[in-house]
Amino acid sequence: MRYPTSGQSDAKSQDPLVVDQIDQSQATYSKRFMNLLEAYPQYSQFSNEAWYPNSPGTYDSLESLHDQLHGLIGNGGHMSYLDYSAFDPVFWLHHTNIDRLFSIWQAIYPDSYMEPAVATTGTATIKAGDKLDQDSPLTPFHKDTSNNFHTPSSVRDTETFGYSYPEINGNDIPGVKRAVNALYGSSSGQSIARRGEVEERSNDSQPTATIQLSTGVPSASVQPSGAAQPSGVAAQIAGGLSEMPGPSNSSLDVLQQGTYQEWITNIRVLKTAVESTFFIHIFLGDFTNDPKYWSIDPNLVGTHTVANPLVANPSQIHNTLVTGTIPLSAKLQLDADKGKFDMRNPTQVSTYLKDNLHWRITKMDDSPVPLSEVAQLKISVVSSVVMQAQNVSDFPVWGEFTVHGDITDDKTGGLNVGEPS
Ligand SMILES: [Cu+2]
Repeated sequence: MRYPTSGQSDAKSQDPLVVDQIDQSQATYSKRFMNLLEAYPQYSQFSNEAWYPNSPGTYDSLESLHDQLHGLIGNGGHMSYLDYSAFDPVFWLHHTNIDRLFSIWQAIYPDSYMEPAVATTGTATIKAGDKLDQDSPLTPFHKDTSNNFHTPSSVRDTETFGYSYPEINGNDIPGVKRAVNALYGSSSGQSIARRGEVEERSNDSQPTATIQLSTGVPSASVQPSGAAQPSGVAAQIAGGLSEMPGPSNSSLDVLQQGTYQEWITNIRVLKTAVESTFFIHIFLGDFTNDPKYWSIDPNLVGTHTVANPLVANPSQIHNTLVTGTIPLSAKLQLDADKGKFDMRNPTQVSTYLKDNLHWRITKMDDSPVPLSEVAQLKISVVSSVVMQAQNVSDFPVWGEFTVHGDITDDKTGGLNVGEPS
C-alpha cells in the first residue's frame, strides 16, 4: 500500500501521487548524493543522521537519503513504517540502490569505515548503550554453518559476495568519479553555476563561443525552458538540468578555474518530535495553504523525511537529534535567472532567502503539525565557497561553511543567531 486514501481496510494506493512527490524531490535527491560524494570523506558523518555539534557542513547522510524515499513512497502506507516496509516490493529496489550508493562512496573513500561507537538504540539482539565496532556480530546473518555471524568487517566489500556495480567495477578512483559525474554531474553545483554563466552571457548578447565550444551544444539549449516545463519548479530544475550535457571530455576540461557558492538548508530536529514518521517541506516563495499539496507544490524545493518505527519497545526509541539537508542552489539559480537577484552577490542571496524561505511539517496522513509543537526543530541556512573541478575525473572542492543565522532568526523553528549549528 502506497499513499493510501485512508487508514481503513478499504483504502486504495495512490501510485500517481507517489510519482509526483518523487519527481518534485528528485533534483534535490541527486544533488544530495553528489554533495555526499564531494564533501563527506568520513564514514561516520557520511553514514548516519546523528547530529555532530558545530559541523554545519555534515548535516546530510546516506541514512537521511534513505529515509526520504521511505516517506515519499509510503506516505502512510507500508514504506513509511520501518517495521512493515519490507512488505512492499519496492523496498528491495530501494535498498539495493542504497547499497549501490554506499559502494560508490566506498570506492572513492576506501580508507574510511566504521569507528567504534555506542548503540543509541536497541534491536532484537543489541541493547541501547552496547559498544559496537567492526567485529560486532550482525545478528541474525550467519556467515557459515558454524554459528558465526557476519560483522561490519566481513561485509565491507561487495566482492566478498560476488558482485560489484558498473560505476565501480575495475575503475580506479578517478574512473569512479568520472562515471559518477557522467550520471549525476548535471545536478552538481558546478553545472548549476555554469548554467548561470551561460544565461548571463546570452542575456548580454555576447558571443558564447567559449561555452558553445566547451559544451558542444548551442547556448540556447542549455537555458531552462521555464513555462514550457510541465509542472512546478522542481520539474523546471530537473528539466533545465537534464538539458545540461553531462560532463564529458570536452566540457569540464576547459572550464577556467573558478569558484561558486553553494547554499543549503540544514535541518535538525528531535527524531521523535512527531509520533511515527513525518515530513519537513522546504519552500522558496509562496506556497498553497492546503497541506495535502505541499509535497508537490511548485515552490517546494524538497521534502525531507524523518523516519521512525512504530514503537512497541521503548528501548528502540531514537531519542536523539537527527539531521538532513535540502540543497537550495538550483532553485536559487532559477529565481536569479528571472532577474530577482544576483546569485554571485551573497548579501542579495541572503536577503532573498530571508524573505522567501519557508518550511512546514506534516504527518503521514498529510495533516499539518504546528511548527511551535515540533521539539527542537532548528532550520538553518549554510553556504560554502566551492572550487570547480579541474576535469571530469575529479570533484569540486568545498570550502569552510558559513552559518547564516540572520536568515532564520525570527522564524518559528529557525536557528537563531549564536545558537549551536
Ligand atoms: Cu530502508
